[in-house]
Amino acid sequence: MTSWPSNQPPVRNVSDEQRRNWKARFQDSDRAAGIEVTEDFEPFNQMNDMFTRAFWDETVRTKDTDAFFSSYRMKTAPRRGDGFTLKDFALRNAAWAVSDMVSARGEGEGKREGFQAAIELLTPVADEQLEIEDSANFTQELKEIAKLFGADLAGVTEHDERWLYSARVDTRDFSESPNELPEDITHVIVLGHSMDRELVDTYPSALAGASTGLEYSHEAAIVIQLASYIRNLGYEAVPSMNDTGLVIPLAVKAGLGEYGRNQMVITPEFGPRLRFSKIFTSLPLTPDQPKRHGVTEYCNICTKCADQCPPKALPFGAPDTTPPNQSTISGVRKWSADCEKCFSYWAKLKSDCAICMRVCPFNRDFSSWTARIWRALATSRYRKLALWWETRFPNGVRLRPKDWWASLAQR
Ligand code: B12
Ligand code: SF4
Ligand code: SF4
Repeated sequence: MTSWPSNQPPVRNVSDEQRRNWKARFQDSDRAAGIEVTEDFEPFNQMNDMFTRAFWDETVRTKDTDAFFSSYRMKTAPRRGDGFTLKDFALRNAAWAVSDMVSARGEGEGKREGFQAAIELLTPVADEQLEIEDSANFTQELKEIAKLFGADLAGVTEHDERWLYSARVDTRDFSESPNELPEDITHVIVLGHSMDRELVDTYPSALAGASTGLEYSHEAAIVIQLASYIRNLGYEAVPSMNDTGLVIPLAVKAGLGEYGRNQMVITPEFGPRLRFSKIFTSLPLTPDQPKRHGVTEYCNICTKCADQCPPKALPFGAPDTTPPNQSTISGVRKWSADCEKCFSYWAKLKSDCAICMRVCPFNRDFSSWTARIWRALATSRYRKLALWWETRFPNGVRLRPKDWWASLAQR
């Protein structure tokens, strides 16, 4: 087994000057977004996320975690249970195939692009630079271009190095590697990619994992295309999926939604049922403002995700600053999951879980008027009525995978 030296994360001391600089730059926008960062704050080292620890940390790595990873490429793990048959695993793995091709390109250099390294583009930054006279107009136009390429949501925020990983991972030996970005980055474009509702309804199952794989494959294409467009305009653009930094605080700052107890950004359009990607750029864009819709207040009175999480990985109490373990960032007041419990459940399933996304009452189809009424109540002072409604008529009831397969014949 590959072991990272001493299996301890390096201590990264943020200087007092750096803390003062962050406070001066971000204090007001943090407050508007409901973000509270304390004196203990340290940027997170990607070596410590659960996926990465499952390779170097003997306290996490097991036969089940190894079998979980190999089930995506080499060995599926079919069994008799509904949702875990050969067809279910085959559909999940096929949905991931485009994303897999992108992430496999840099494997020889230890760069699992899109996950443990940013995506490298063939397009150079053009010599000729577009003159941008009206930044607000240009930003609006760029968001429409993002949608043309297939994004469902687009927002812009200032570049904020607090959320960059303090180090990334060299996947050849799972050692620490510098996490580098070009120096002239000023903004981050955050893109949202909604997930197929019926597939999500089948969580937990290998079939449901196709909803996740599909969006990674879509987002790989979308960030590559949008970043190429920007580079052709003569500006820097680094396409990024899960790599390089934390997307949740960026999505909140970019006004796309609010952070929930289930550890996800809950958007007005899709609730938590979406994924995010990002592009780091030097374009002179106009940032969006964070928006408070009333989700935090609803999460304060609801614990449905925590109740229904099989390994009880989600918190029941108020947001705090105590990390459950080394896979949690320090110095941020927030709801934090015990990700060791979460990931060990995935390893047992040999597939990912998102029950906490499925059961969240904000995971509704908002094209229906009843869903819109529920949302209006939930985000108002009548939230207790919405909670009563949700208890009486629960949303996000599991769809049996075999019923999903049977429904194909009726489409
Ligand atoms: C590693 C990872 C995981 C790990 C757990 C995280 C960990 N601690 O290791 C595992 C494998 C368990 C996991 C599970 C899931 N994940 Co995940 N995960 C990530 C990933 C790749 C990195 C996050 C990370 O480094 N966390 C380590 C530290 C920072 O974790 P933490 O302190 O607990 O902080 C978490 C939150 O509190 C929040 N956060 C961090 N800093 C701050 C600061 C502020 C101010 C706030 C408000 C929040 C916040 O983000 C962190 C997310 O893990 C992100 C993509 C990305 N680059 O951001 C996706 C991501 C967060 N995951 C996502 C999803 C959807 C899931 C799952 C539902 C699985 C699935 N099938 O889709 C489950 C949900 C589990 C849960 N309820 O917690 C989505 C969330 C989308 C959304 N709507 O918000 C992301 C953004 C991926 C994506 N492409 O969209 N995940
Ligand atoms: S299930 Fe309830 S507590 Fe959990 S994120 Fe959704 S609204 Fe918030
Ligand atoms: S993904 Fe599953 S195991 Fe992890 S926190 Fe959500 S419900 Fe719990």
